[in-house]
Amino acid sequence: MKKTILFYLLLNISIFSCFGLDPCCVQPCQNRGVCLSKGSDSYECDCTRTGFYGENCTIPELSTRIKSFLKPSPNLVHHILTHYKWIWDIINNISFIRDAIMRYVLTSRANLIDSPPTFNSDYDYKSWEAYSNLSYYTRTLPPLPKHCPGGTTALPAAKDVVQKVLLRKRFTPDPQGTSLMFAFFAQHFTHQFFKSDLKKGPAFTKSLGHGVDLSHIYGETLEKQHKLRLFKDGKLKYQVVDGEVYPPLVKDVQVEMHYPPHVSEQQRFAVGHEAFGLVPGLMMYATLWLREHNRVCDIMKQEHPDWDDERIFQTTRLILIGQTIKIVIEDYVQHLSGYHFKLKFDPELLFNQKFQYQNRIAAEFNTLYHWHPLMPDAFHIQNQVYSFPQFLFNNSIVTEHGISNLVESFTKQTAGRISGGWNLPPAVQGMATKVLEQSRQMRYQSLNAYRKRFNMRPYMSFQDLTGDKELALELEKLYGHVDAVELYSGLLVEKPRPNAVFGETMVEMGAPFSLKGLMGNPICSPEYWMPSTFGGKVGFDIVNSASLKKLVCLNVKGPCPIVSFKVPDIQFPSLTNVNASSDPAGHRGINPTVLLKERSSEL
Ligand code: ACD
Repeated sequence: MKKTILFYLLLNISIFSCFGLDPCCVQPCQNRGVCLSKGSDSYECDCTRTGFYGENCTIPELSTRIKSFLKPSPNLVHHILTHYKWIWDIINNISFIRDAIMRYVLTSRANLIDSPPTFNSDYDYKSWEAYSNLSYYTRTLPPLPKHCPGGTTALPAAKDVVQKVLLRKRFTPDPQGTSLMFAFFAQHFTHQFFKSDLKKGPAFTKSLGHGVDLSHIYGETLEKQHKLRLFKDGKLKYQVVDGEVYPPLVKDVQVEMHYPPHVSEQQRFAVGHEAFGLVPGLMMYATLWLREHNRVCDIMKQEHPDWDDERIFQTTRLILIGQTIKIVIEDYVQHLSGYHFKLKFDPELLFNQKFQYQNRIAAEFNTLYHWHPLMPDAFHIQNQVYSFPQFLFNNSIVTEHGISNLVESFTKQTAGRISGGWNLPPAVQGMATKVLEQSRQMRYQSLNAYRKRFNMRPYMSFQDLTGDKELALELEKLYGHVDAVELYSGLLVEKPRPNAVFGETMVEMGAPFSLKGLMGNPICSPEYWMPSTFGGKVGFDIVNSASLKKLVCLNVKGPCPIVSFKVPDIQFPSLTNVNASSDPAGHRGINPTVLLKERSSEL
C-alpha cells in the first residue's frame, strides 16, 4: 500500500517536472512534512518534529512506531467513552482520575492546533504577514498554491452537490435527542467568533477577538458597546415589556442592526450582534444574557459599593466570559459528545502543562460549524406552529410567548441529525452552496487531506465514507474519486457514529478547535484565573457554578421552565402561563432585578 503511494508520488513528480511545474504541487511530503521547491525539478521535505524521516517523511521513528502501535483508534476511544456507564459513574467520582482524563483530553486535542498560528488563505507558507494580520481567519492546512493545477476545475457544480446529496428528503431527527435549545445556543454562541467580512472575502473575519470575547453581547466595536451601555452600575440598556426585561429598541440606542423593511420599529431590538434579529431563538439567548449581565452587575455593586460603572461593567464581562466557557464545556460539549465521562472546566488542569494562552479562529472551523441540518422544517412554540418564513425576523414571537415559553418549547423540539446526508432544510440551501463556493475560492484541501491532518485514516471509497449504497453512488457520480470529496460536503454526508449526531471527522476536527479556543482564552491563564479577576469569591463562584439551567432559571419570571440541550425522555405538562397566582412575586409589574436576585438563592 505504502509502496503504491510512493510510486504514484514519484510518477506525478516526474510528470510535473517535465512540464516545468512546481514539484510541491503533488504534495510529496507526508505526515505534516513541509515541502520546499528548488526550481522545477527538485524539492526538499522538512520532516522536523514530525516523528518521521526520509526523503518524503514516510519512515516512522521508533517512538512513532511504538506510539501508533499503542494508540487506540478514535472510534474505539469514542466507543469506550459512550458505553460502560457504570464504570464511568465510578470514575467521575474519583477526582484525581477524572482530572487526569480531562487533562489528557484537553492536551491531546489542543496539541493538534498550531499555536502560534501558521498560514492564512493567502499564504501557504509561514510568513510574518500570516501570523500578524488578525483580520484573516487562520488556516489549519495551507491553501493549495495558486500556481498548482487541479482544485476547483475538476469539481462538480456546488449547486449540484447540495441538491444531490445534502438537501433534505424528509426530516431525520437527531438520535442523540439534541434539542432546538442546543441548536440556537450553537448559533448564538458561535456568531461571536465566526463573522466573515464578506466585503473583503470569506478568508477574512470581523471578529478580531478570535474566541470567546462576548462581542455578540457587547458589540464588536467600542462605539457599539458604549451605545448599548446604560453607564449606570455597569449595566446594559434595556426595556421592560409586560414586566420583563428585553433588549432596547434600535430607535432608542441608534446602533446598526440588520432588519428587513417590513419589521416595525417596535420589533427592532438592538443587541451586540447586528444579525440577531434573524430568528427568535437568537433573540431569546440575547435577552437571557442581557438579563444575566444586569443581574451580575447588581451582585457586583452590592459586593463593591465603591466601584464605578466602568469597573462593574468590565468585571461583569469577565464573569460572563467564564460562565460561557463553563456552560459550553460542561453542558454543551458534554451533550454533543454523548460521553458518560463527565467533562470538567478547570483551567488549573493545564497549569503544569505546555499550553499557549492564545487562539486564532481557523477558516476550516468556520466551515465545519455550518450545522444547518439541526434546523427543523417548522417551529413548534406552545400550541402554535411557525413555518420558516413566519419564524424569520419575527421578534414579536419573543415578547408574545415570553422567554420561559420559548425555552420550554425549544427544549421539547428535536433538532435534525447533522451528518448522514440528505438532511439540509431547503430554506438554507443557498447558504450551503455558498459554503462550498467559498471553500473553493479559499483553495481548501480535500476531506481526506483534513482527515490525515487530524490523525485519521483517509477514506478509501465512497461506501467507506457514507456507509450507504445510494448516497455513495450519488457522490461517485459527482466527485468520481473519494479523494476529491470536499471538506464541507464530506462532513455532512459522512456516516454518523451509531446513535450520534455526526460522524468521526466532525468530532476529531471540531474538538481540537473547540477545546483550544475555550482553554486558550486569557481568563483561563494563571495570570487571570483567580477570584480577584472576577470581583472576588462571589464572582468566582458565579463562574464556577454556571449552567444552562441557571442562566435560564435566574432570569425568567414565574416557575422555571424545562430547560435542556437534550429533549427530555418524559414529556412534562406544558408550562402554565405566568399569571398572578403562579408568579412568586404575586404581580407582573415587579422590578425584574429584585425577583432575579431572590431566585439566586434557590438554585
Ligand atoms: C473530546 C470532547 C468531546 C468533543 C465532542 C464533540 C466536538 C465536536 C465539535 C465541536 C463542538 C463544540 C464546539 C464548542 C465550542 C467551540 C468553542 C470555540 C472557541 C473559540 O473528545 O475532545
